[in-house]
Amino acid sequence: MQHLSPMIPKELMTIAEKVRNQQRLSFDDGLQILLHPDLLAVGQLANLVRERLHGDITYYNKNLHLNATNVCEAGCLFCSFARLEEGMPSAYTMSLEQAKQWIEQRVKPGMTEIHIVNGLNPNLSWEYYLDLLRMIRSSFPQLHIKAFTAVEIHYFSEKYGKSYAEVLEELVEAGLGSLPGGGAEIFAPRARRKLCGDKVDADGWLEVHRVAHTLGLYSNCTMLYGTIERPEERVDHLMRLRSLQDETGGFQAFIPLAYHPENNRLGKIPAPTATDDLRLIALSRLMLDNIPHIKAYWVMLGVKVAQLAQRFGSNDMDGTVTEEKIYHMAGSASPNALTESELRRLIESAGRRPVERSTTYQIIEPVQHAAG
Ligand code: V47
Repeated sequence: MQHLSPMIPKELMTIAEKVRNQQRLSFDDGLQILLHPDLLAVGQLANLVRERLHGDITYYNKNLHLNATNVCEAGCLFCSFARLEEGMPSAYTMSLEQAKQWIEQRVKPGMTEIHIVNGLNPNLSWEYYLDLLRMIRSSFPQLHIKAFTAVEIHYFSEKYGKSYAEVLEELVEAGLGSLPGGGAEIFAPRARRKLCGDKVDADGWLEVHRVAHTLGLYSNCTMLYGTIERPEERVDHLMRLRSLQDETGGFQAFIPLAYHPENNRLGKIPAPTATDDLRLIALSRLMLDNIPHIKAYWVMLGVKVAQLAQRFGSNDMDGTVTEEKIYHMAGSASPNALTESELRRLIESAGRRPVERSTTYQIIEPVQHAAG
């Protein structure tokens, strides 16, 4: 049977040739991909790269999210999670014992990762973070600890008077396994100043990841899209991540994060549409030729778009994500956890082969249950 494939419009022909020949795309190529109306053609090119790298596999993991405090000094306009000061309604900080109980009540057999992101809490000591990691390492040794965004690492460095390397080395000593990709938002100074001017700038964010990679840690990277950023600023963001990856090779996955507009001070902007989401997935697969994995984070995309994304450049659905808070406080209508069988069913019905992975993308073989 003849394999039908949609026509590539002539304006995208040069880009299509580069993609077929595995040549790097330029800033202008990125902009053209972002602005071209033919989403299916763009998606087809991204899918070509995705299948070249990963065949029909879509990865997922079994993970748990912990936000130990939402007290935060930063005033990011898009954030619905942070409550600025201790004592305000719904502000909270878990004691170590509360954090332990929180995990105990949610951890399930076979879970392999805990993802920890917190507010920038001015009232906590450096020992609090080290003890949190030590407690998790000793009570839940099966969990890889992926914790603290580059924004938090920078905050620790300033607050406790340590270099990035010292902060990271002490955290690793206490149990840290890798860094999540949050806090990147949008690098362009014009937009970043307006959205989150009081937290680390782009160079600082990138420097934390550079140091982490130099110390042998893997990390992820993200971009928040759908706020006030311009198309050029989206492409610029991806180019900066690509340059650092050329230097270090330490990024494992890129996760585009769609803005959720409720319960924050930027609220008037409508959320990105499904076509924006799919285009961003495709653009990132095409531009980030040196970052192995593109994650469709179902919590923010919704499970249906995350499924479609598996045909637009993504090869990862994140995980079971037991009890997500950041997006749900910002109005996400997704469930706040999925079971493994639900995740596998979503991946299979997208025509992909579900494969469980560890945080560092080692394949986890399915447990064989004895017959009878
Ligand atoms: O840095 C906050 C974003 C991020 C909103 O590394 C918002 O595997 C949209 O980074 N609308 C945290 N986005 C989440 C994150 C992440 C998620 C999943 C996997 C990984 C990984 C990392 O959430 C923040 C910020 O960019 N965010 N508020 C909002 N209203």
